[in-house]
Amino acid sequence: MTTKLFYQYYPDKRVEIVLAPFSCGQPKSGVELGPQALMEEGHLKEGLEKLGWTVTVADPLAGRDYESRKHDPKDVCGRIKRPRLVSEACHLIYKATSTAAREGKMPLTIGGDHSVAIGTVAGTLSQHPDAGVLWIDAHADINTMTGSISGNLHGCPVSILMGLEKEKIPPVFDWVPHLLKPHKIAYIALREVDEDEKRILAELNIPAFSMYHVDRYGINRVIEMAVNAICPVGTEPIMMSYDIDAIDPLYVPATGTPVRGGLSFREALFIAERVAESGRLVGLDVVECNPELGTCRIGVTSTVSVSCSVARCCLGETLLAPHKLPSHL
Ligand SMILES: [Mn+2]
Repeated sequence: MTTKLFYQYYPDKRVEIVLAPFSCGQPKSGVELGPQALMEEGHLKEGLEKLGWTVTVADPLAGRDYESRKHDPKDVCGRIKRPRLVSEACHLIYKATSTAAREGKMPLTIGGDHSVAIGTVAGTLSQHPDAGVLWIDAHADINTMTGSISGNLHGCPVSILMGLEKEKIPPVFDWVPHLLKPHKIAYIALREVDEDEKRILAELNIPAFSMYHVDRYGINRVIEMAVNAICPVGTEPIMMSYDIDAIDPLYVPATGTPVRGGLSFREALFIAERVAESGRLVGLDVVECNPELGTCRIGVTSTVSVSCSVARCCLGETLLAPHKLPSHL
């Protein structure tokens, strides 16, 4: 079935899948195998082609062998683990995503852990500076260098993108343009937020919708409130960084930091469908699928399948024939 959904910023429907097989933003191994699982087991490329997209694949981390370099004891900065590797990989991903967007191809980055969003968000915003960023996640990922308890950089991408406590960010991240402003990001599905992060969200007045709000208002109103907050004009582009741990571990057990009480299967896909329907999507991440986790094989299969469904729904898969015109968001 060919979709009739219209993508304002990519009218000729070209997408570039940016592979980000990277695990150094957190301690567990296996998440670097996510992209391969989504491509081979989840047939992501074929799925998008069936929706009418011309799909190209970029592999910016090819040959870098981050896994064997992961245990370098010198790559620390205070409490922060592996800043050099994370910065290097994110810089490569930044170049890949900004190039794709500049050439009129929607960057769809598949992780890998969520630290890769330092590259994807900066890369997408470099081409679409007025884009609002929807951060779909159980966690806020806005820890600062001093606030981070674990020192794992997958919990810090938002603060690095904003340049919070700039002077404390390891100098290897000096290349990161601080294009993300607090009023241009909104969260959906939060439920495990560190105390220091709660303080930052409140102080910077960042629109943050937890699972409480999803229950209280329903997912459609939450999406509309989130998008209206970060795109007040109503026509701005939207980037979405989708951590699959936003979804309840019942459906997505193969992920590094699962938290119960997450999005239902339908709520998870509805976010993707609703943003697609706006016609304003300019970039997408689907991250944190770890095929080595999950208690059984079927858990991994489910996680891969749901991850690919999220990506397809963002790129126009619908349950019935799609609406002909973009609907206001
Ligand atoms: Mn995350």
